[in-house]
Amino acid sequence: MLIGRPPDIVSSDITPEHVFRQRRELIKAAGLGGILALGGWRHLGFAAGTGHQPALQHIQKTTYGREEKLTSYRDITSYNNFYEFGTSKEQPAENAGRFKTAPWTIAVEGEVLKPRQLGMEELMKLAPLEERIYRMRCVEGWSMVIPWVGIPLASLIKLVQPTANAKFIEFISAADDATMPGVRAPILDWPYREALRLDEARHPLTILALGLYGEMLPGQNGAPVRLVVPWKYGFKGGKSIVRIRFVEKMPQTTWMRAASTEYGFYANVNPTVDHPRWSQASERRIGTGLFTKRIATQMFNGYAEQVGQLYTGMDLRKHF
Ligand SMILES: Nc1nc2c(c(=O)[nH]1)N[C@H]1C(S)=C(S)[C@@H](COP(=O)(O)O)O[C@H]1N2
Ligand SMILES: [Mo]
Repeated sequence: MLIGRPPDIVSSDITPEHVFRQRRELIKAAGLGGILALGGWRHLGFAAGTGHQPALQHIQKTTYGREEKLTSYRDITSYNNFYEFGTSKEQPAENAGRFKTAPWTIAVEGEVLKPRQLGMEELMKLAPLEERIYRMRCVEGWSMVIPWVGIPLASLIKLVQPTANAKFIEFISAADDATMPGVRAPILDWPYREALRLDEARHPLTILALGLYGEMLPGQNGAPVRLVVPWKYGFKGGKSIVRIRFVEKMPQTTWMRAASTEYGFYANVNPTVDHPRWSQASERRIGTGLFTKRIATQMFNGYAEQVGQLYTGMDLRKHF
């Protein structure tokens, strides 16, 4: 078995029938069943490219996002922002193939009582894998509905035990200039950095995603592990994370450094606060056709009931 998960939940119970069937065909075709049974994470260093990925085992279904129509696997994995692989939407899928995602370790450090170097197997033991269907909204004005597979970030925070000084968490992405062509160009100040306030990081909606559509993440979506914060603009979700730092002071993020008047620390989805160069009132749902009517963007991307209280008393025009 790939990872030690409670044996009472089988993936056929929790995965949409068509996805499961399709995946079984694929695993048979690629002989991946054997690799997964024998292997462990370190044999899976090919989690990039455009094809399907190995299945994740024992995913618990949750009620999140059940009412939404999912964006197709193809759209989710071929229309990406991942500037380390190039700035066009197509380049990440084209260029992520040489990026090595196994073995992988995340250094968890800073203001914690128990700093750790976590391998993927250890990370996956922190909590049962859950499916979380989330609306995702890019600051550019498009959105998707993505069936992520992941664990609550709170489970990692609990493991390392933040000190009383820890107020923020910083997420640092990989920056390997040998395999990431974008990193060789001065597009952004590499490595890509994002950060959350500790209470945002602990919120039950915040996850570390390891997969989508029941499979391991493809390289272009942030393999092997990335942050997902569904009430914030997409850029808050740092991909291919190698370092997580607990700190006392609010960190400068990559996008704040690149354009501080356009990208603030909070980056909460908010239809009433426009980007200085465009409106944020509506969005285009990817996969519904170029000429389909845009839909209204919701406050906190539709998660206001769950996360609104995190921002009580704050001026969200100032803290954009
Ligand atoms: N390391 C890194 N993380 C990143 C980005 C990036 O360029 N580099 N782009 C961000 C942006 S702008 C968005 S919209 C989302 C896109 O995630 P997706 O391609 O999985 O939909 O990733 C975010 N995470
Ligand atoms: Mo984005």
